[in-house]
Amino acid sequence: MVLPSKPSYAFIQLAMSIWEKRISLVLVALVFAAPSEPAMAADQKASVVLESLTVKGRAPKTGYERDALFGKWADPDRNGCDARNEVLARDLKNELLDSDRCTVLTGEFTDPYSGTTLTFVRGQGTSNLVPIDHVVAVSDAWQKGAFKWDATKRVKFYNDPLNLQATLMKLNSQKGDGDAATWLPPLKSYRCTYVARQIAVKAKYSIWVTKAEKAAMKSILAKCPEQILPVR
Ligand SMILES: [Ca+2]
Repeated sequence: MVLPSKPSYAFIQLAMSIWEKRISLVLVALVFAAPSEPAMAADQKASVVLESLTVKGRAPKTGYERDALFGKWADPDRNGCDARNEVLARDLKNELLDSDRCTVLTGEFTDPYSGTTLTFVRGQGTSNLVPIDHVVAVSDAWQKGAFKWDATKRVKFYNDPLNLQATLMKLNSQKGDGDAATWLPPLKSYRCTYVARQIAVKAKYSIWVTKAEKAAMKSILAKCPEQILPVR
């Protein structure tokens, strides 16, 4: 009869303890990985995520006061720059920053909604020529779920670069609080990107879509079935 030798017994013990360690690491990882909001996985198809959004009619606009509820441009990520200047720096080229390394003074801008180009110059009567569009309009979000949010979530949404795009004053006014069923960028080649961004924002913040809006999004995405969601 052959008895297990001491080394092989020690090996079993070692193997067991490795497995125990692995299991406990997995358990710890599971506990700490629980996200506080839906994680934005990379390379998700817009058409697939669209199917995950709740479809519902608009809630009444009752109680909506944009400035009082959502505030002005803020810096929720606390990097020292308000969201407007961060997005200007992202969307303009050859931008010149003030000595605070944040405020955009000038820059070259190509509006993605229309293809129009202009030189941005910060100042009275010129800054407002390049407003920052909330791709999912603030009032649209309000009527599709944001009326239930607390102040922290409202400020985060209002200042989230994922939902922000520099554009032209004229187009920003035309859009108003339109969703994809009522307003789309005039430059047709940009519509897939635009709709994908709206879907990304709606998924991230659990904002619902109306039936007509979903149908409009689907018809845009039919022309670009491989369109991927932006993640920031
Ligand atoms: Ca910031």
